[in-house]
Amino acid sequence: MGLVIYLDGSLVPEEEAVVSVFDHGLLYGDGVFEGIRAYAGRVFKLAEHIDRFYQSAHSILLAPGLSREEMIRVVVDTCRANGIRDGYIRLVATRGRGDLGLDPGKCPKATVFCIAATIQLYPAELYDKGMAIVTVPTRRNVPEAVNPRIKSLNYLNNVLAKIEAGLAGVAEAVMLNADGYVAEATGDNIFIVKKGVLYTPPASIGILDGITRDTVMELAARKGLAVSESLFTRHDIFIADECFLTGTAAELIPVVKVDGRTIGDGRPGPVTRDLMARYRDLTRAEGYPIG
Ligand code: PXG
Repeated sequence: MGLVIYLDGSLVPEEEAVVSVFDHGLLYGDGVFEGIRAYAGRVFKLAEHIDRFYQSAHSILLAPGLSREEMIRVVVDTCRANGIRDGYIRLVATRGRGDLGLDPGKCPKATVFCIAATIQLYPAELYDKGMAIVTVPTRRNVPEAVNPRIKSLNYLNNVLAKIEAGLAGVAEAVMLNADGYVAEATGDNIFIVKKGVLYTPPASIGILDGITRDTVMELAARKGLAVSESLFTRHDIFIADECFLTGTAAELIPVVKVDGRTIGDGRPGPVTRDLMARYRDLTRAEGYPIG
């Protein structure tokens, strides 16, 4: 693709952007990441993504070796080097190069890289017509082990759920937590609308505290919609008026069928469509200038 990648202090051609086979990000999934979007020459919610990146790193005792300001520069400079005005940015910090033991004490320096490219997660048609999803057998990781609020490089939990969705012939999975409550999708948070109230599971049950989730709750409140972070079950999705998923990459995507049950009238609902439009407008109205 001919991209220019930021890797450990330099911008290099993608062919040269390689990490060691002894990097603990690869050997153990020991690291953290962010997925960020740019719209119309501005990086959307950059401060929020940088905050979460450092929170994830702090939680796993990983020091990326750059200040927040330097990390913001890395993101912006990588966008600029690739001529990205609208795109998707992946920022990663791994424990770095160590030996074949898992002791992170043997890794003197974190590996930091940033990719600025583009992404399309789901076909455009699904945004119009809505998608079908299924609940999968793999439960979301329990927060007492590796908390899903840490955006770590250990995504096997989500990858397994994604594979199970594919086996069921759909593009996305709903994951339940260990208690059987609805948690989130593999790379997206979940919302339902019932009788004019917007519901989403609380972050404490073991989900990623999504930045799009936060933004949508804010947009909903601004339009006078009641928002409730509360536990709900598959049954609540089945009998919901509307359902949609949120994520930086996916943005807002309507869900019209879950486990074979049609949601509402089987078409993206008015609240979902209105929030999609408001989200779209917001992404074009603010953000950190790429320059
Ligand atoms: N839950 C999980 C588990 C995620 O990984 C979200 C929710 C949404 O969070 P934000 O902050 O983006 O609103 C994510 C992030 C993919 C992919 O290919 C998706 C994410 C990250 C990396 C890859 O689907 N979503």
